Amino acid sequence: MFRLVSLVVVCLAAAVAAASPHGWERQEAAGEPRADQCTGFDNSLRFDCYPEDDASEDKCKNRGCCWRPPDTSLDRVALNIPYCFYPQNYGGYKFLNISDSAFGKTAYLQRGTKSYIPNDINIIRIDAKFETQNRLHIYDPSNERWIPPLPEMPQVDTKASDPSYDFVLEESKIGFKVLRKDDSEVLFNTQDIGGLIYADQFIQMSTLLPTNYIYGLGEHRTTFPLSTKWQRFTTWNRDIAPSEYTNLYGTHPFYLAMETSGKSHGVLMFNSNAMDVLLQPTPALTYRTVGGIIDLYFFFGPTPADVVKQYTDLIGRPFLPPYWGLGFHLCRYGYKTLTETKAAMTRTQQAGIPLDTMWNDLDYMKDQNDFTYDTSNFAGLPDFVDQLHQNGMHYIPLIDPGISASEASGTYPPYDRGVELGVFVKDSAGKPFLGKVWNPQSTAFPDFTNPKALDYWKEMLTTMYKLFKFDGAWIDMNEPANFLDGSTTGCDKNTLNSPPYTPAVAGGALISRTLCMDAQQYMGKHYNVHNMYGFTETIVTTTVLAEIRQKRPFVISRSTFIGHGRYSGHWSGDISSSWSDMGWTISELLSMSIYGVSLMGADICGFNGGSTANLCQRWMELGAFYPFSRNHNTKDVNAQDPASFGTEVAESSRKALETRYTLLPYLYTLLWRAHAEGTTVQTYAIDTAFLWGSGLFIVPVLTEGTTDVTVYLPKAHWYNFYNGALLSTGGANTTLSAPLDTIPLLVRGGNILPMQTPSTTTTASRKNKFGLMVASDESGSASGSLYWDDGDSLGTYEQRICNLITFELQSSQLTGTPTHIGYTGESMVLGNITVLGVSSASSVTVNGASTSFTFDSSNKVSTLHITMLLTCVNSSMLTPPQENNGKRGETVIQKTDFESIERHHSQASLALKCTSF
Ligand code: MIG
Repeated sequence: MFRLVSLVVVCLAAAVAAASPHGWERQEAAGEPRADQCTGFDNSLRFDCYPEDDASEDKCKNRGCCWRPPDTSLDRVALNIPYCFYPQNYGGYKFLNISDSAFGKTAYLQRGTKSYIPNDINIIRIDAKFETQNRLHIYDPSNERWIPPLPEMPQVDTKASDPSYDFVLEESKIGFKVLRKDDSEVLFNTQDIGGLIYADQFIQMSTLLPTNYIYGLGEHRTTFPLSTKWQRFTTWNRDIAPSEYTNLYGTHPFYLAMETSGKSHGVLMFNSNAMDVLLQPTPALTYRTVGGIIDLYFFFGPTPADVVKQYTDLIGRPFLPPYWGLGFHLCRYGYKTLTETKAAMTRTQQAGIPLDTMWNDLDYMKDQNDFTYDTSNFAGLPDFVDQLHQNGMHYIPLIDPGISASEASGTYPPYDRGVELGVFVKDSAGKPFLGKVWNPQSTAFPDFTNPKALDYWKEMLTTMYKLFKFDGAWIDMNEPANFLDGSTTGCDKNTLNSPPYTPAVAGGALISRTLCMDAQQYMGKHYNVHNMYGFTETIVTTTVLAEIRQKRPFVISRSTFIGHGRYSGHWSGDISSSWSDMGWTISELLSMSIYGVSLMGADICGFNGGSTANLCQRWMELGAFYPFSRNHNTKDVNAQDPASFGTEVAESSRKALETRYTLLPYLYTLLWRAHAEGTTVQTYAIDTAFLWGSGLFIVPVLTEGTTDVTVYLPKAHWYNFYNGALLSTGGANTTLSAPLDTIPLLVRGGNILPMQTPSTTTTASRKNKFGLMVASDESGSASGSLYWDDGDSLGTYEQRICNLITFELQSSQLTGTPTHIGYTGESMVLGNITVLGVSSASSVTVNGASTSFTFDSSNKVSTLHITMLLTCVNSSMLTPPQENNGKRGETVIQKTDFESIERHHSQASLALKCTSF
């Protein structure tokens, strides 16, 4: 399943050293710097030479660094200005040679003085591979060191013919520069700054940045634009309730940078070891990782959307979820019985709130053991799941990776089989590694990097599937979480469990609340693969689910890694039921979208702590616009399902979710585009509001007791989604009215949003008529598209068993073009077309025949009430799409004239045509 990145071991070290022209063989430690090397520094140019906690002047000077307390002190930053910093011209490495190569450039560096960390790597190689026009790869292939294996990561060994970038090395300066060619902007510059250290368990490199606008470096709780005011972003997957300044569940060492010119670029540090990334106001960045190699990918944009596309081109595009997964999900920890589960569902349905999927947490299991269910408290679970299916609904259970090692031998196959197959993570002695999660004595952890784990997991999930027909998997605790620090007997003292440098991880040690670092996995020591535990579990789970159900897998994982979005979604874990935590969910959503994770959500109404009616009302309104929309709660607090707070909250939830369901064809089309082309579902640079695609602006109320919200609207025609009125032409802060039961939604002129009449499940809503909301821009134009397939089968897009219809409003004509018709399983019927920004309307024609319409003169909205087939299904369309290159159905709706878009002041006239061909 995995293709290991091939490691080229180049044994040049000896030969090169012998020929060294520099006489750099001496290896003594760097001496105390001269005073003049430590002066003339702006504070912002100080690169921390003593990141550990116990800095002192002596210890600093011992490292050959400068010690000077800064003259200012700072508030509210993660770090202070360093007292101990690298002097100018700090030694370290020198170039041995630089040469051109078939794929770009190659250079060798040799270490002169020893660093303060044991086991310096004395010779390093820099390969700069000009992989594509907009992707540069810089890494060191010379030592056999750990590189995270990412399935199907492209390996390129030829040089792109016309790269948009330059890679600069100069003999006299340690490091390199990366430039964008057309504007000569220096995007990355490591030359002669900081302290380059490349040791076995400590790799450090600093670079100057061209901008302070940096996004990404997750998973963290931060503002969307990251602060560059001495901040540290540590990545080490960890079970922890999200708070600022700490490592969370996932690792995404990728950043998007917005340059002052308006162009943008992205950088991935492809490394799975524990890592600190520092941002400082210079602006500059420092990577500090405890293993692997420096392995950088640059993406040159120039638009942010291009950067994300180029990034997901490398790591994999987001998966396309099943359509039902876009419905509303209801869950909690502490539905103690099936009766309680049903009660929450029933009150939701009785309130008319759309609901697609019911979930159960640990509660459904017998003794919290995977692949079992509690046949007393959850008696009837299999029938309940069947009943859900009959009602067009779905069911998702929680699955933890930890397998109880506490059961009597022969009574719990998941453990016994795991031992038999040898699939558990092993301790340093080769026995199953035992930690402790829910189980009374101990817990073993499947090693998902082991190919045999696939068979094992399939066997387990199949056994459970025979019990009840679950539809997806909610995989939790896969950082992996452990209630102990290490094993039941602790961890050995060695350099893996306590490395020379420990990044600023929660708990102060890598083993904190997880496995020992010397635990052995198939692909390597846990030290190297820890951050990929949840990711590998995700790959195995989605693979197995697809095999068992033969339908599109729906997996939500708490732990994530680079490339996660290709397989599954994510939720933001154990956030609190508070107004501020609700606000943080937006930056988390936006950040995940640039990592290529499009199916993202947060526990609506908050997880930890009791929620309140006021909070839950606003949160249901916001959460209706998370791509993954699930209300989830912890145990032992008040209920927070949308109907539990009375009619007002229930009504607002119904209204918000009905709007979501109305817009699902639009969301689905965006998710398809993300999957097919790598575009992001959400966009925006601020983190109090966000867009779906380019067309729908979602502006939630994030403070209690407020009924209006002010937001900056970029220049465009902005329409009120609810009544179609033109609200603003943008370019200014705008205050929107937000009664308690309403989340402001704005449609941007220029967009055509495909919609569908809502129902209480997606199974039902998919059968309803489609609609179009056509929002004209200042020139009277708009465009949009609709992607459609059966919503549940595997590979529909890849096999082109799908439809793509594009819509275009231009010069008073609305045209629908079926770009591809390959799915004819259900007829697609178009109903209302609503056109926003119409000055007057007296007649409308569809395909030349006049049609009924209504005109709302106060809001200048015209709505046509039509009924027509969108795909014009006829026999000629049933040929498999591959046979004619998907060119069938060129003309379905054609030449839709609409001549009374504002500015055109003529009569409304619309022509829709369903031609046969
Ligand atoms: O902390 O399974 O983030 O959603 O309800 C306990 C119980 C483990 C953590 C998850 C949360 C879930 C809970 N789990």
